[in-house]
Amino acid sequence: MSLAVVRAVSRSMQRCELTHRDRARIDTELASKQHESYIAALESLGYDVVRLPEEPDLPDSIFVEDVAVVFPEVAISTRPGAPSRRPEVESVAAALSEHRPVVRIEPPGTLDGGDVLVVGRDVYVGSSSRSNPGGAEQLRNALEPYGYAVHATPLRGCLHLKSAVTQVTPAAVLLNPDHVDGGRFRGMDILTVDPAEPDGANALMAGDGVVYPAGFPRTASRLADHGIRVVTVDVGEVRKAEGGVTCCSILID
Ligand code: CIR
Repeated sequence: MSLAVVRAVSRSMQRCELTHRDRARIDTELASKQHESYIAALESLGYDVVRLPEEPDLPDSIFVEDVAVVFPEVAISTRPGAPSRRPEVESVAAALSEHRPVVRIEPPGTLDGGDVLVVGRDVYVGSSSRSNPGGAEQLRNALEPYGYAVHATPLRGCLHLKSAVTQVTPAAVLLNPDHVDGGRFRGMDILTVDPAEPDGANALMAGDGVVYPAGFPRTASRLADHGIRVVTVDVGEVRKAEGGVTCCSILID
């Protein structure tokens, strides 16, 4: 059975962390409606959704992706780079402990799940402002016994590795070449965002399709032309908080 763990929009989302975006007013009611559409998209792709309750005082807590990374063998409970986000970790670790043994990233390591792109047995870790070399090293130590190779991956001009590149089929990644070098993803087909849609690289492969944000129609067409089933969702309010479609769930396949 495939599960998706999500968390309700926080009423304090307006106070979210921002790195590459200017602050804009977030309508949390609209964000909740959009979140329901996102959940419906995951359900349409075959996921049973586990809903964690709202955390009223944790503005970024909808972005569960950043606090854990789930593998078939183990769940990694992260230590987010932004101190304001560290109180988000425990409740997600507790939920995941029902499904996997949990290994924790310890201080002074930092790791955001948004920086961890898993492609088969290759795990790419973004060298971002949020994830430090110590965090990546702890991830390597946790995963090497299971046969994973962990690759430090430079990025530029965006928050997380998965703002720059995501997997869209078992054999292909979608990326913005201004943010990350395609040559790093050996053996994969490389699809690029339309140049007019530089923020369009964050797609969520789920079941036999891809959940993809509205607002990037040219890149969506590129995905469809590649034979990909694209399920489009409006995540406009989440985007104001510098989030995207991968950030709002943890998939347990
Ligand atoms: C943050 O800056 O941490 C949040 N406002 C956005 C996190 C988005 N998460 C992600 O890309 N994985």
